[in-house]
Amino acid sequence: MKPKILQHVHLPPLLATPLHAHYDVHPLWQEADPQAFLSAHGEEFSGYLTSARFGVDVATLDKMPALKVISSFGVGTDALPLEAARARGIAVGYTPEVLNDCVADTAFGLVLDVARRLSAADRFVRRGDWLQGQYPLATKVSGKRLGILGLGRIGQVVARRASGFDMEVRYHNRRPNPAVPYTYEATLESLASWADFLVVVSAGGPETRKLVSADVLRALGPKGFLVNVSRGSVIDEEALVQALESGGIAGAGLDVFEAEPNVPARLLTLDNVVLLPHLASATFETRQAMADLVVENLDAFYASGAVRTSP
Ligand code: 8YV
Repeated sequence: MKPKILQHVHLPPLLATPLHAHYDVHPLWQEADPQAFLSAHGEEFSGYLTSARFGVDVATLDKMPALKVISSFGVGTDALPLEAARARGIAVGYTPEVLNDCVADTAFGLVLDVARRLSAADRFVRRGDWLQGQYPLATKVSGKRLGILGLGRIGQVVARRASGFDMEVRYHNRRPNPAVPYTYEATLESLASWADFLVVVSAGGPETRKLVSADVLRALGPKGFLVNVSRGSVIDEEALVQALESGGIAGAGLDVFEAEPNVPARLLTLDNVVLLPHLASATFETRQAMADLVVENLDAFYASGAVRTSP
């Protein structure tokens, strides 16, 4: 008998074949009334498959007394009930490392785009405005100062990308990391006032909620750019909209938002912000590697009782 896995959301077809070969997968997201389904059938499943973005809540765990393993597609753990899972002896798997390159590439793409105003320039050409005159000057990236909030696995790849642009890198974390060659700034304000670009790569969740506050944006200043590839929750979004509208900061490149897929309407009309639909890890190669790891975590759990990569 194949182990029974409940699948929370639609996930890429990349996952389907290996998953269905080994597991009896039920798509909860296709149920008309998922809560009623959980109440009636939750106890039948030993595995749960979800994504970093959608996670799973404790109320769902309550309806799944036989649950032994959660396998999550993504590296973020802010939507996963880690404490509750630990308390119940439920193993949790996630997909770190395999997406570092693509998330760092996206962060750098946003740095270049927002500073050189590439997306805005593309709109300029498409509107036919080039026929009326030259596009205005933009801001140089190479040789500038890059501040990283959250110098973890992805942050360190962003820092390596920056060296190719001859940028000086500093960072802020909860604690300095003695293993890295970059200068630590003890506060996020001091990092922001030093930096030309502040790149947010920290984890989401309550500990980082609204860390990038109105004061931090003020410290970044009218010539500073903000890039976020972490979670919308890390930024005070209202303060960011105001700073972009008033010229309090020069611009922002955002892959993530507080209430995805809703983007604040006031941002849609601004040319000094680049808006992406949470795509940082979304390449064929990386999503395949994430899908493989999601299945490997389940396989490892059902073979040995432990997932391969757990938070
Ligand atoms: C994905 C992510 O968007 O890994 C994460 O934490 O946010 C992303 O890679 C997500 O897991 C896919 O739904």
